[in-house]
Amino acid sequence: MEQILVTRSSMPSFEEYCEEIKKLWDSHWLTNMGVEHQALQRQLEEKLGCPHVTLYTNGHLALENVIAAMEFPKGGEVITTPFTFASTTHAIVRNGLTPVFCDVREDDYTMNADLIEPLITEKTVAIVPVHVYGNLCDVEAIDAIAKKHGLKVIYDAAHAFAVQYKGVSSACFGDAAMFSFHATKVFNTIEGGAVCCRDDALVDTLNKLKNFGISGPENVVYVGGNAKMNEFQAAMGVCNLRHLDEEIAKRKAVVERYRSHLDGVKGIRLCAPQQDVEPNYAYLPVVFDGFGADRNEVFAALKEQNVTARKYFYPITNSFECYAALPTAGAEKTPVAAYLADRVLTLPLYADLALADVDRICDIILNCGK
Ligand code: T4K
Repeated sequence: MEQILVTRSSMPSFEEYCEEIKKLWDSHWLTNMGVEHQALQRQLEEKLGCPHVTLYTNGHLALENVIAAMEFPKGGEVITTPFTFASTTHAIVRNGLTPVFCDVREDDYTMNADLIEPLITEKTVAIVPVHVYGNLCDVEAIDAIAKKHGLKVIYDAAHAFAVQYKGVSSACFGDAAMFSFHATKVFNTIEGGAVCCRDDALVDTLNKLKNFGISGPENVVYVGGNAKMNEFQAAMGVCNLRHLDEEIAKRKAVVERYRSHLDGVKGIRLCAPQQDVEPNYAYLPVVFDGFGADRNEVFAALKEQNVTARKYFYPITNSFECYAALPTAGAEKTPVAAYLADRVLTLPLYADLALADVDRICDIILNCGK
């Protein structure tokens, strides 16, 4: 069988991209908020219905910057989820803050809002939940808790681009939301990311922080770094955005085909569609429990047939070696996340994945259970 990886980048045609970047050869303007950057920013603000979108060279630096922009006191505590990519927790720790891990819900793997309040102390400054796999957090409950306790909410929406709840974009919840536009995402700019927010002062700070803290030709007001999206990245975004709806429709067909084989199989659990949510079909996580084979056996059987599924997210971040000294470390403190991490496999999913390949992948999986 031809090799199938967990995902494959969506790309415009070669000709479409060349046409888009032709102007860069005329202008010699390659980065620092040029015409492609400006065009993509405008298009995203319109698409997401969010007053401010500021573009980044990747999602991680976007998250690090938005946390930095909030100017929390060092040593402050941030309630977050361990069931995520390394980036979420690293962005908190690299800002001199302490992650406090909240367990996740059993049905959609997002932060369990019922467990947040007992974790709040006088040191708590913010909540950083993750719309993991594109599943939306309980934004109403989380935002209500944050308001009650005067906390900021920064959503890691890396997986949730183009997801809507009751017709409102995932960009619009909390004080800010971060998207990743990495090559592996539903919408990519090769590498890339964005912060979305409504606050004029916040976006002004972010725009300076990502450009060395420069506020004008002769003035530097923050100790900022360099996290700007370049023109080639932005041009890829402008092209990919034209095809987004079609990409999502193709992903939907792939997910429906998987469901036609796997839904209802004993010992296999897929996330149910969320109520009032328009999904983006970013990932296909499957939990194996009480199936004839465990997650690692299914992973190995697929691998043997040249299919690479991934154990996103194993290990969970509160069991990372680099966090061993954290007082809040320890997978046993978040039992649902630990349970999921040992049993979840994300199956190959991308717009151009042939339905016949989905059939074969499911055959391999179902055979493991016999
Ligand atoms: N928060 C969350 C919740 C995140 O999941 C992420 C990133 C971030 C924050 C940070 O955002 P960024 O700074 O990355 O924008 C990948 C991605 O690199 C990472 O973006 C993503 N999450 C994470 C979940 O997955 P790897 O190490 O699994 O990627 P890799 O290189 O193994 O690629 C996976 C598959 O994708 C390959 O087998 C084939 C395909 N692929 C990969 C690349 C690099 C392509 O088709 N084209 C490509 O260019 O981390």
